[in-house]
Amino acid sequence: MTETVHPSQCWECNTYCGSLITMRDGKVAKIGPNPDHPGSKGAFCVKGIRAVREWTDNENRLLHPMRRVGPRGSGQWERISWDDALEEMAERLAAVRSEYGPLSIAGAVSGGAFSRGAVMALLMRSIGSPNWMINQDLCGGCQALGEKLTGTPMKNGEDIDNARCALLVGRNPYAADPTQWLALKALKKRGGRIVVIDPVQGPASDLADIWLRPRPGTDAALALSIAHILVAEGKHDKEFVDRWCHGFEPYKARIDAYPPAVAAELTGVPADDIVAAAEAYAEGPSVFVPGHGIDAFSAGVQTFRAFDCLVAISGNLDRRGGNRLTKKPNGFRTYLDVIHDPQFRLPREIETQTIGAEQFPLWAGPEGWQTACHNPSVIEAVLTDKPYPVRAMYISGVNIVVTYPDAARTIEALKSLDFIAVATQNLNPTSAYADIVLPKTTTLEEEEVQLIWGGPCIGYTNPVVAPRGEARCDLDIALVLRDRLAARQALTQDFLPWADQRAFNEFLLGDSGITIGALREQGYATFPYELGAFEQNGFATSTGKVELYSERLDALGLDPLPNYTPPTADASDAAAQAAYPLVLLTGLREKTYHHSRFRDQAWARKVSPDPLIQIHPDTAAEYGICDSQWITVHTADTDTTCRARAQVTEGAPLGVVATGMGWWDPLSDDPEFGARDININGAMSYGGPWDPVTGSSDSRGRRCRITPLALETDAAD
Ligand SMILES: Nc1nc2c(c(=O)[nH]1)N[C@H]1C(S)=C(S)[C@@H](COP(=O)(O)OP(=O)(O)OC[C@H]3O[C@@H](n4cnc5c(=O)[nH]c(N)nc54)[C@H](O)[C@@H]3O)O[C@H]1N2
Ligand SMILES: Nc1nc2c(c(=O)[nH]1)N[C@H]1C(S)=C(S)[C@@H](COP(=O)(O)OP(=O)(O)OC[C@H]3O[C@@H](n4cnc5c(=O)[nH]c(N)nc54)[C@H](O)[C@@H]3O)O[C@H]1N2
Ligand code: SF4
Ligand SMILES: [Mo]
Repeated sequence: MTETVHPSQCWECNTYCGSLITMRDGKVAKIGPNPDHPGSKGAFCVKGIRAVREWTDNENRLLHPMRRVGPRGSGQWERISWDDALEEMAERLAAVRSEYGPLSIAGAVSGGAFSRGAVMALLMRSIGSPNWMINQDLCGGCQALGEKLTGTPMKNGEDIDNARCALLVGRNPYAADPTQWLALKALKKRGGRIVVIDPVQGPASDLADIWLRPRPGTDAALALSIAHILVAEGKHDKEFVDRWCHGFEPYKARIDAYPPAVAAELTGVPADDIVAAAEAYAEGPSVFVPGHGIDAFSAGVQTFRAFDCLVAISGNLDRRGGNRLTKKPNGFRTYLDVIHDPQFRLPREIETQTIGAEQFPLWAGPEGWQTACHNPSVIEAVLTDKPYPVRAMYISGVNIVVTYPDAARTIEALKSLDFIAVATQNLNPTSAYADIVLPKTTTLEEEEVQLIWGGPCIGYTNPVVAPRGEARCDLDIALVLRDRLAARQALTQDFLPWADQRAFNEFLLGDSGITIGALREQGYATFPYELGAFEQNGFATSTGKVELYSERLDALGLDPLPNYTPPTADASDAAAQAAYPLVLLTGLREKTYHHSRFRDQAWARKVSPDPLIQIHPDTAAEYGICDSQWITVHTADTDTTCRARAQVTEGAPLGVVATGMGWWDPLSDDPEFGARDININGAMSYGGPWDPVTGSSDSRGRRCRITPLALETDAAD
């Protein structure tokens, strides 16, 4: 028996924990934490230990390419060879391209946090299409754009280890991020203070010294008010503000409109609690720990800007115990650098035609964060041919039928396409509509190199096992597809100049001096960086300063100052409020699942068998709902509904119901695997109002009504 241990990294979620993989006789025997990893510092979770192995080894794994034989969505497939799959894919894409033009082909992928994002963008551009969809309008996009506009890129730079106070806003690290969770418990233990802003009770609010419980979607008013208190009491960092902040005077006028009494009125949080939170935060160093609870909604960017400006004026930016600005080694390329590299760009006149670029220029098209499309507008284009037809899609590493809002509309759009190919590790509700399904490698089979913001360090995913069956990684699929498209004169330009994934990874490492060999040895590589080197680096805005007043937003005719926008739920008229009296929150994470993944794993199904929806006891009583009873959720914006199981708890505020996301049932006989039944996005709209910068729709804060299902229908589950 030979046993070897390989340092690697888990990228099942964006904690990117360092791992140690024990191999015995060529097989993965154990996956556990790497205590030396500078990012995760020994933290890990059950998904990394267990789910990833099962994801690779499970009997439902897709091992060969398949061709659909029945109607779309009927679940009838036949096994085909890679050769046949690629020929058919190239032939059909070339046909669509020649009939409707290159722009009619769109890619869909999770986004620029993984190499598959950059590969999809470059494959689409090679075909001549600037259209690729990412899911970050639903995840982190508002944070990224808020930070970009303010000049404060600080995602995952939370230095909780050295903070005296942590301000958690819409974040549930207990389920979502074990590294943060361990750091927060340690902060508490050493006498630091924790302030939590969250309408729903959970492990974070239980740990908090101060828990502010705002009405959903009103957080910006709290941030502006805390800033007001700091400035009014002279507790802000005057030196930093004078030297490095642009637009302090108009900003001050804006925050002065939010004294605690006003913010209390808007948010429902008592004024004294807002003052107490401000006092705790003022005793820095303080770290702002944001989460999905203030992202992915129609006021997301301005809400993030309100907090970003607070971080800056309080002197907590790029400070020990505060929020570190993003660092990377000189000469290293991130996936975003690749996407924006001029050598891989289509002509500007083509990129300006990216779907959504006109309405959301900072999101989509040549000036866009990742250049990717505005997804709801792509779905619209598929169904209406406006602004032009989209007739084919290649989807990899994203389960859009489950994770995009409005499952029925996504399905309608997919059904109407001329051609769909899906690369995936197992059949899922999205691949159900494909013409061709391609078997994809898992993280145990792929080599990945990436910047880990949290370390900061360069992380390395070690391909410890050979791909199962005929699975291939995204780049390998893109390369062979490119060749077959080229043979059909269906290529605009070759933007994929790498022979394989190793060459691509070496391109990322560039001139950084970090080698694959060193990464394989240690699982990561650290690099030197300096905190607070503002004189040296400045800030990446037009003024070179932190823009409290955003010149970019001003030029676009948008509010240049951080602002409070009343939540969408307030905007409906009295009749709509009476018909849909509750506010729906979605997205609560569970330790067992990663979004729609791992839904077939027995251990996870045992821990979490059904989608739950938290309901306050008084609300439950009003509707005659008892604990565990199945109910339907119906939002004001769609005709379709979703089922979930009531969890009656005072953790949910009165008038609010809160649920998770990502539910489907891989073991179901339904060829759609319950994607319209137990998936909350079956009841959500992807329509407006949209965030004016990212185009994000409200993935929470929508008005809804609930209806108990007769108890006997329980037998249906
Ligand atoms: N186990 C597990 N871990 C994961 C994931 C997973 O699927 N499973 N997914 C990963 C990904 S991609 C993401 S984006 C993260 C998400 O993880 P988090 O960022 O922690 O997001 P959520 O779990 O959605 O919970 C956010 C919190 O926001 C609160 N909230 C809801 N509405 C509001 C509001 O209006 N204001 C405020 N202040 N709070 C609000 C909710 O009550 C909840 O407590 O998790 C990552 N980690
Ligand atoms: N209503 C509502 N909707 C939401 C959210 C919400 O809170 N509420 N959250 C949003 C958020 S934060 C996110 S991040 C998205 C997540 O949305 P998705 O990215 O669609 O979700 P996942 O289930 O993580 O991934 C989907 C598919 O990716 C493939 N995959 C998994 N691992 C790998 C891999 O290693 N390589 C490749 N190539 N493919 C892989 C599998 O086929 C898997 O089925 O959902 C968003 N949708
Ligand atoms: S938290 Fe869990 S799933 Fe996420 S990277 Fe770490 S071990 Fe993997
Ligand atoms: Mo996410």
